[in-house]
Amino acid sequence: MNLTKKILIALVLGIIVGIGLTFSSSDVFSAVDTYVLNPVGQIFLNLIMMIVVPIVFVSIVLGTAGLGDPSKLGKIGIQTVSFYLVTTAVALVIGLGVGFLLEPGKAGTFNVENVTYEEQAAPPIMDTLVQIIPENPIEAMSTGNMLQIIAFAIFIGVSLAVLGEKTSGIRSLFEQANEILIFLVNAVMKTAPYGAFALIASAIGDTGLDALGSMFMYMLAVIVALILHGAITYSLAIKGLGKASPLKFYKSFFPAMSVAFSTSSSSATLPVSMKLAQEQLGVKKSISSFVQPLGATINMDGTAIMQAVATVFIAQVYAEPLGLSQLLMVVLTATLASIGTAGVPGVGLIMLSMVLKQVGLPVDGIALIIGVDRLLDMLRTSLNITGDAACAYIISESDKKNSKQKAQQSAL
Ligand code: DAS
Repeated sequence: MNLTKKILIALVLGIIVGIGLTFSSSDVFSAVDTYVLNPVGQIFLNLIMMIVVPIVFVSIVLGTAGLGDPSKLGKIGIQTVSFYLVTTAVALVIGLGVGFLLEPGKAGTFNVENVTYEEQAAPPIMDTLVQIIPENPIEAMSTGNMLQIIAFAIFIGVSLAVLGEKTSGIRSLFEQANEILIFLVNAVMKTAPYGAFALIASAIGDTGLDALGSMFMYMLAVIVALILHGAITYSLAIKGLGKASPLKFYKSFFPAMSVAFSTSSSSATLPVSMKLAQEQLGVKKSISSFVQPLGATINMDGTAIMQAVATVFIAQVYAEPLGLSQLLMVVLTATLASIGTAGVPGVGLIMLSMVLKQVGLPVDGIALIIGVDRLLDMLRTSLNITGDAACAYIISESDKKNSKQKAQQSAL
C-alpha cells in the first residue's frame, strides 16, 4: 500500500478515535493523550523539524547556485513574490466574501461579556523586513529564523555561482549533504501515518464537541473559503499558467498536504513538499529550492483566509459593521502580516491581533475562536504549502519553456 493510502487511513482512524475521546472522561483523554498520542505525535514532529533547517539551507544554496546567472534569481524572485501577493489578496477577498455570506458571528449568538484575550506582540513588518539580513547566521539557524536562513543561503549560493570552478569542492559537498538529507526525509516519511493518527486524534479530543458545536458556522465558513481558494484560484493558476491538470497536481502533492495537516507547520513540511514538487511534479530543483522555502515563510493564503473570516466573525459578534475602507485595510494588513508569519503552528492567530487592531475591532474576540484554531490551523497549513508548490510549478514550467525557446533560437 502506498504512503498516501496509509496516511489517509491513519487520518480517518485518528478522527474516529478523536471523536471517541470527546465522549470519554477528561481523565481518560488526558491519560491517552499524555502516554500515547502526544509522545507519538511529538516524536514525529521532532523528526521532521530536525531536518528543516539543514535542508532549507542546503537546498537554497544549491538552488541559488543552480540558477547560474544571479540576474535570473532577481527575475524568479519578482515572479515569486508577485504570485504570492496576488494569491494572498484573492484569498482574503474569498474569506471576506464567505464571512459576509454565511454570517458565522450573527449578532446575539455569542456572549462576549467575560471574553478576554492576552494578545502576543506581533513583530512590526518593517523590523521583519530589515532583520531579514542576519547579523549572526549561526544564531539564525539555531533559532530557526527562516527568513534569515534563506537570506544567508542566497548569499552563499550566489557566491558559488559567481566563483564557479574555484569552489567546486564546496559545491559538491553541498550536493552530497543534500543526498543525505533527502535520504533522511524518505526515512522519516515512513513514520508519517503514525504521526498523522496521533496528532489529529489529540487535536479533536483536545478541542471537544462543545467547541466544535458552538463554533460550527465559523469553522464551516473558514473551510468553505479554503476549499474555494484551492479549487478555484490554484486550479485556475495550475491549468491556465502551468498548463497542467489540477487533479493530477493535487493527487501527486497530497502526501505533503497531509504532513502539513498533521504538523500544522509549513516549515516542518518543507522537506516533504520540496521532495514531492521535484520528484512528482517535475519542478526544477533550483526553482523549488528557492520558491518553496520562501513561500513557507512569506506566503500563507490559508492563514489569510482564516484572518479574513475571523475579522468578519468578530465584527458580527460585536455588532460592529465593517466599512469598505476597513475591508481594504484588512486585505492590506493581512497580506503584509503573512510576510512576517513564520511557518510554525498557531502564528496565524498572533498576526490576527494585528489585523483586528488595524480595523479597530476588539482583540479580545480572538478568545472566541482560539478553541477550534488548532484544527483549522491543520487545514489552512495544508493550503499554505499548496500555494507555494503551485507557484514553484508554474515558475518552473515557464522557465523550462523559456530555456527551450532560447535553445531553438540558438539552433537556428
Ligand atoms: N501553522 C502556520 C503554518 O505553518 C500558519 C498559521 O498559523 O496560520 O503555515
